Amino acid sequence: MKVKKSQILYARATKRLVGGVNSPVRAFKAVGGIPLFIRRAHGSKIEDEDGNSYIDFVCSWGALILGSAFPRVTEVLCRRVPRGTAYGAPTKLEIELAEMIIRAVRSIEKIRFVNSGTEASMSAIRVARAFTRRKRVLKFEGCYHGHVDPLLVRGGSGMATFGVLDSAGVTEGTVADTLVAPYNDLDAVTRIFEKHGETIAAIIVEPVAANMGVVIPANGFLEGLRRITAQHGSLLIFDEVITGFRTSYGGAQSTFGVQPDLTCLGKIIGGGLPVGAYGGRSDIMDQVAPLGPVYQAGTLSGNPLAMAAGIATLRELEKRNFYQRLEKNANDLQHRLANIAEAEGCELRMNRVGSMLGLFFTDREVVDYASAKSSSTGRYRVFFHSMLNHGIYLPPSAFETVFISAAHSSTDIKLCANAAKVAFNSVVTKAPTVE
Ligand code: KE4
Repeated sequence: MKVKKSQILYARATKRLVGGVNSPVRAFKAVGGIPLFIRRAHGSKIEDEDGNSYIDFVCSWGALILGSAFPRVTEVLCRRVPRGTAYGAPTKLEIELAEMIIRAVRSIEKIRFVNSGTEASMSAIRVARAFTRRKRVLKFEGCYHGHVDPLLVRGGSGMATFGVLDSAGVTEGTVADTLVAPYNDLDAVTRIFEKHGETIAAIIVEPVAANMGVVIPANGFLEGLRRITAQHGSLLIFDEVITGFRTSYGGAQSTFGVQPDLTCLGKIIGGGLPVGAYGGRSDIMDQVAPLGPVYQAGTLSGNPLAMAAGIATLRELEKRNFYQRLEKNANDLQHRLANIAEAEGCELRMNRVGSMLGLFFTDREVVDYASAKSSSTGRYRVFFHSMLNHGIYLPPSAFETVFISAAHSSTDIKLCANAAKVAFNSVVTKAPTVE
């Protein structure tokens, strides 16, 4: 692919934007090469400044479950913009979206909209600490909850991508109350609670881990977290910024049948506009200002454009068989990739929940951060660029999620599989066998 214009733009961008990007994982550092500068997207396709078109399996990191520029989302935005983009005051739209979310996610009785998943998880742990009057929070290695100081410990997503276990600028004091356990390791959680249980405000967990590639909760894992937190008077927070309205209309808590006390949301509920939300039991949420002592605020929280796009999006997700259609294409893609990788003699493990797919170049089962990190990033790098050269846009990191949207057609799936045949062969013939 000719990427001359992206190269020129990247050289210009790096002069003024840190690393040439506004979010680290976009910089292609883990896979090499330069990031593509995108000029438009529609449906399942994304187009760079050089006019190259790709089938998009990043979907703005999971936000675009309908694909790009979905007509009804575009329509509501075109209607709303002339009425003003932000009022800094309550609107009917916020109530409507809140009521839709609360109807879909039974554990949520009250909700607060914010502008990002980071704000959602940051606020949720603040409320949990206030409600329980406890300091400590337990998270899981490889899970990522946004760039929240106390949670930037052994994180996933860009942190896993760059192999950084924590972040500069986060003080020892900030993380002194953060406990970390391996994902899917209930024994470790039990031991931690036996020692610290009475000081732990909450567990925060991605109910399906999506920031170390996709890691599926083991049978009984989520139920175990529910039991242990209830037993010790701690809260259970599900970070559903990715899984919310992704694995099912009720999110992973509906898919796996475990109800948390608080839920973080983002991405899909904004239809591609900046959004986040946290919500849960009223007795907990009523701790938040202006009702309670927990302060949290935001200039553009609940802004009318994101609310309108979120309502239009959820109206599509409510429709009959929406998730069944998504499941069919995602299942088809997984089976095609598995068969092709085997035929090409390429070691590949895949984890999938609904339309979230994780690819790992390893022969080990991937059940936590350690096993995810044992997969070959060198092989992923070769795979990524071969796929890109054949018009398939995958996440530029082995520790992210491949998303299938409602815009992906069966033809898109076949084209992706055809490109993978060449890519798996490249991995076997060109990639380093030792990292
Ligand atoms: P934002 O602050 O980026 O809106 O959301 C943070 C966040 C919270 N919780 C989970 C489970 C998340 O996955 C995220 C953000 N996801 C990453 C990609 N895995 C966003 C991409 C990026 O950082 O550029």
